[in-house]
Amino acid sequence: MNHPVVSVARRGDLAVVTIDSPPVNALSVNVRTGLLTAFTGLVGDAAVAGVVLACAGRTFVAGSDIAEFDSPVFDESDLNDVCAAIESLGKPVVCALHGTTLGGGLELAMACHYRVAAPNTRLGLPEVTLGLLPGAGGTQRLPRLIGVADALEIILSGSPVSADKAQRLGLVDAIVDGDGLDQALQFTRALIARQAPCRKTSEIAIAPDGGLTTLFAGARQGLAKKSRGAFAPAKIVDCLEAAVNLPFAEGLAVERRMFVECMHSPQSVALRHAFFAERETGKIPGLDKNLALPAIGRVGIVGAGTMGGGIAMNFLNAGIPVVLLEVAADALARGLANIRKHYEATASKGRMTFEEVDQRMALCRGSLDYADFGDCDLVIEAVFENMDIKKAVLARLGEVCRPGAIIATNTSSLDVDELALASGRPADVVGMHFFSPANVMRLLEVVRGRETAPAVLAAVLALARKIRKVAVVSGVCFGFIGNRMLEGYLRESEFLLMEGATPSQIDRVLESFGMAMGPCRMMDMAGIDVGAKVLGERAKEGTLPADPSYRMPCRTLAELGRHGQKTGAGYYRYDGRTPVHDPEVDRIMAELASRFGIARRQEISDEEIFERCFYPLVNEGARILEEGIAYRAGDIDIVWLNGYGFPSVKGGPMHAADVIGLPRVVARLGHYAEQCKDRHDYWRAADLLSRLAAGGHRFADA
Ligand code: 3H9
Repeated sequence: MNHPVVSVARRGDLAVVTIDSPPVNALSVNVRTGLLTAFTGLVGDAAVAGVVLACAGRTFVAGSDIAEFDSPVFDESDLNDVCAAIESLGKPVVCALHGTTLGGGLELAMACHYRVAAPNTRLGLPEVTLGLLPGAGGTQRLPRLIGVADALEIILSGSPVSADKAQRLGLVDAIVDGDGLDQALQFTRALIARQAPCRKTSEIAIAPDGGLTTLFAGARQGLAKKSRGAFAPAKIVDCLEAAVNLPFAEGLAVERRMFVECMHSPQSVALRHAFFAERETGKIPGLDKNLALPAIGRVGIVGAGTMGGGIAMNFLNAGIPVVLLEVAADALARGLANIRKHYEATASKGRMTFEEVDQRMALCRGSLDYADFGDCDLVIEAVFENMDIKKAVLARLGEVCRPGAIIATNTSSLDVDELALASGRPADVVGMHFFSPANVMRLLEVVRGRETAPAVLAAVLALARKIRKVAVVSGVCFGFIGNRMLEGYLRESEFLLMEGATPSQIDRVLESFGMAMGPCRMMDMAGIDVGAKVLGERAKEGTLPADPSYRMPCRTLAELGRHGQKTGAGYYRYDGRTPVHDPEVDRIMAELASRFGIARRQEISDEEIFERCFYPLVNEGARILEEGIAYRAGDIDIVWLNGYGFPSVKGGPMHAADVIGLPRVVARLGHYAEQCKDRHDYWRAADLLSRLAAGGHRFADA
């Protein structure tokens, strides 16, 4: 009897084995056992002269089922057994590929004797992006098929290749247009007619080559520099070396051992958490999946500065026409010229053609008149971060946008509900917080206002996918998810500076944890004046803590004109782009400490620096969760992984806190509450955090 997710059908003297396991035909235990049963059944079937292996649906197998790696079913059946059964079938097996042929999917295909692919096929072994290595023969079969150097490059990069490239490399035998299955059947019949052999990839010899020792040494050296402590890449090189030096079966055993080591590594656990968390972000509790969504075919943007221009490019890249508005003709011309300059620079590097530059620019219409937004389905304001200015813009948009059009604000911290009211049509208003540079950063915080219509929210989430952003929904609060959490992190790094730590010490500690940039370098890059301006606004609103020393380093440096990299000095002095320690900063910090009665210390440990910066961030994340600003801890992780340079191998701050253990986080918050004489309630653990810790739970369970 056929297994439901794997079926066998006859086409004359050929059998077609079809995997049908939506959405991506992942190799779950059911699919693996189904395949094993199917191929075992075909061994003795004398009426079958050859087999085509294909997939139903939008793609060939996109990999092993990632969700099974933590569960006992992983050991219930081994994909290697399926591959061995196919390879030793004794009649030609042709694999018909389409869509994303990834990971275990490509390993399955390489165990077949021949491969044909639809032109849209993308083939790759992305395991390394999950902290893994190919664990079903990928590291042993790929070098046999395409050579060691290309195999190493494909497996270490994790990036898929096109069908064309795969054919050039020898990974695919033919590219078939039209009905892939029919073509694969014809291909198989032709093989049988010319009595072509069952090519076993495992039996291909890797030619002895003196250059390989150098290749592996070079790869290891490269990894030491580039992969910043990643666990899997070095194991991948070991496996490829095993493929060269050992018989196939022994190489396979090495690969399996190392795969299991990777699978249990904290890095892979974190990366797999992030994989699923990212996919979860689009699932909004209570949002009806069948809502009719307003189509977004034309987008308006107010403001052609760096942010507005960056936002525009996202839509132009996706083929969506843009109306870009400025108040003055010269500012508009500058904005349009900057977009063109950016595209031309990309074209000069060969990453797009000059024809494409013209095509994208043709989609972008400059305007000085709000009336030109009349035919836009969405208009995003990207003007100066000031409540009065933004309110005026929203009010204007409320008048000129057609009924049903969506109005978005790109504020990074202001009250979206207040802005929505200013528009006069709050149900149409949503926050779209892009991160700078807006055409590069993947993160988009979508801020759901009190009155945002569900269809507006859903339409913006669908659009985000189209422009290849990872969208996370946030409720309304100061700074939304990311910037609100950043506040505690920066607060403590600035207190540490006043207490005697240096910017380079603080940055070194956070960067060795894996942050792309420590807080001082980050502020210097983002602009200290920008941070100080937000603090100034909050001081006016009366929403800052009643602590005169609060964020004083930032405010003082801004007053002194030390705005960061752009003025050549901030927390550091800049030699070109290189930050250099500046004794003047030490002096300023010592002076602030004496002004505010903060005790200076000779030595502050790395552990204290890490804990004082990281735990307030996690604590704020807990508050964000308990207030319902974020739907899930995983959403918070995705914000930090994609918008703030949090190390992917740590899975985001909430996952990292789960790994450290919430009881320890609570205990250390208590410790610093005592040490810092917590007059301003900075160190009080969030109720949710205390509750989870006391119950032995994790954020992942919240
Ligand atoms: C591996 O193969 C190990 C082997 O070497 C050896 C083992 C021994 N498993 O991304 P989407 C789900 S490691 C389980 O939104 P898209 C996903 O969660 C694996 N589920 O669609 C989502 O579910 P839901 C190597 C998976 O069109 C739904 O499918 N392979 C898997 O934007 C749609 O996903 C990879 O690393 C999976 N392998 O992109 C490929 N893949 O609807 C990982 C997807 O419930 N996958 N799902 O939220 C991808 O890169 C993308 O999903 C893909 C489609 C490009 C395929």
